[in-house]
Amino acid sequence: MHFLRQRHGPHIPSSEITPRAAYDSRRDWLKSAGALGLAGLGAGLGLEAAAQTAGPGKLAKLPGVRSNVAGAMAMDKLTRYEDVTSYNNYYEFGTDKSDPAQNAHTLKTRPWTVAIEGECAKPGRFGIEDLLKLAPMEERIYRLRCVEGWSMVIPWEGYSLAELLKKAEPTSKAKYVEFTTLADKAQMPGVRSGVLDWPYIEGLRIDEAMHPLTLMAFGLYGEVLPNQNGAPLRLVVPWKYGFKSAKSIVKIRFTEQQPVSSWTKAAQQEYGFFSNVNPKVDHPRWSQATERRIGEDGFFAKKRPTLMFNGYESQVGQLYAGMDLKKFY
Ligand SMILES: Nc1nc2c(c(=O)[nH]1)N[C@H]1C(S)=C(S)[C@@H](COP(=O)(O)O)O[C@H]1N2
Ligand SMILES: [Mo]
Repeated sequence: MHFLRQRHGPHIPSSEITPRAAYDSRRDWLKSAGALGLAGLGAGLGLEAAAQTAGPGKLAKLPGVRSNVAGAMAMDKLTRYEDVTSYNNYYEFGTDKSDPAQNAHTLKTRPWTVAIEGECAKPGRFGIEDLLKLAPMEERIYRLRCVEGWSMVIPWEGYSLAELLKKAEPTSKAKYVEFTTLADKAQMPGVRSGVLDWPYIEGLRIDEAMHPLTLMAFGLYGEVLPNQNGAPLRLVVPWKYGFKSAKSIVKIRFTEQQPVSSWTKAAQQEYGFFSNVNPKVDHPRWSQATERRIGEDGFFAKKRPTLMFNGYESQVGQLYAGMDLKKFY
């Protein structure tokens, strides 16, 4: 991060943003939260923490109600909006951490439809406006840990993916769910390169996809997703490495066979299907035992120990009971 900041010019810490603007946007958010009857959010998080989850007001507001899903509210300090939106992996817009924020303005997020196909009784196409209304928007504060060894804590807006999947009525043959994301050379400079086999594909086992913690996200910090974070909708699977959280999804397919993700295709020995965060299973080229929290990342800052299933073990550990997690990495 320090390296990036030096290369790309001065970075303004959030503490130095015009206090008036910051104050106004937070007050507006609290007002809109109040109007929607979200007082419980303030009460649950402490007013300061709730106020922090308002974004800078650059994008359309998308407040969510406090989630009741177990594990949906990590109590860690939030990663600053500026870091969440400027340090990204979105290879369709370049492989540098700063590329997506610089390049993703060319992504067109309207009109947008998601096709739902495969092993289900009710396949179909959903427009983004209908998807936004499909279930109540919740705010969930999740840790997200990248396989590269850094992590963030992000307040997302969305609802459980299960809400959407069950509308399609998956059949008994639906053992897995495959996610395909947009790959359009005209909008995405990275797709003209061969770094990955496009489109970006990810997959989950059906029970993982149906788990209440698996989030269909439409926003962060109380606003719609910035393009670089996967607008207009992306997955967030908080107990898995970040790459399982596919951005800008255009197709969801129920399958009988285990999908092959783009990362597995690229390097099978390094990126397995499950990709659960696991400090005891090293990546072949580096340890996964510790991580660096973005924003606390002075070169000499202490690393944090990585937690089993990224700290969500009590919620998801049962999904893998009896499995050899070294084999099924
Ligand atoms: N379509 C697409 N989705 C993607 C990626 C990508 O390159 N393309 N990168 C993944 C990786 S490696 C991570 S760590 C997360 C990063 O999400 P964030 O930038 O919102 O933190 O997005 C994931 N989803
Ligand atoms: Mo990642």
